[in-house]
Amino acid sequence: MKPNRYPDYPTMSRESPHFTADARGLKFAVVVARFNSGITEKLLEGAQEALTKAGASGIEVFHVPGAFELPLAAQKLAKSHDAVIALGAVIRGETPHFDYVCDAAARGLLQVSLATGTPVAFGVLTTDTLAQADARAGGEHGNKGYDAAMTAIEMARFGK
Ligand code: INI
Repeated sequence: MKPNRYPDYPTMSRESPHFTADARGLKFAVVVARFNSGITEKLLEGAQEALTKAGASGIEVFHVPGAFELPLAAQKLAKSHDAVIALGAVIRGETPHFDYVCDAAARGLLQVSLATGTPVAFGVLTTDTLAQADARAGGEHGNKGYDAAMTAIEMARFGK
C-alpha cells in the first residue's frame, strides 16, 4: 500500500503501526453536499483516493443540496452500506445561519450512526473563510475527505 499523501496532517486514522487501511469486501456510500461544490468535489476526490487505495469493493457517490441534508441521506444509505462518508463545506457568513447548519449536520450525522450502528464519518468542513476550506480540501492542511474515508474504513471494521 502506498503511504498517505498527507503524512504530516494530524488525523487519528492515518496509517500507523496500529492501523492498516483495508477496505476490501466493504461497501461505502459517499454523500456529498453541492453547496460550495468547488470545495466538496475536492473532498470527494480525497475520499475516493483513500477508498480506492485501500481496495474498497464498492464505492457509491450521492449528492444532496447542502450540509443540512446530509443526515437524512446518511440515514437512508446506512441500511445498505458498511459505512457512510458525509462530505460538506460550511463557510461562515454574516448571519447565524452557519451555526444552525453546522450544528444540524454534526448532531444529525452522529445521531444516524448511533441509531443505525453504521459508522458515519464527519467530513464536513466548518470554516471562517473559503481559503481555510481550500487548505483542508487538498491544500496545505491535507484533505479532510481523505481523512473521513480513512475513519470510515477503520470504523467499518470496529468490533468485527
Ligand atoms: N450549506 C452548506 O453545505 N454550506 C454552507 O456554507 C451553507 N450556507 O452557508 O448557507 C449551506 N446552506 C444550505 C443548507 O445546507 C441547506 O441546504 C438549506 O438550508 C436548505 O435546507
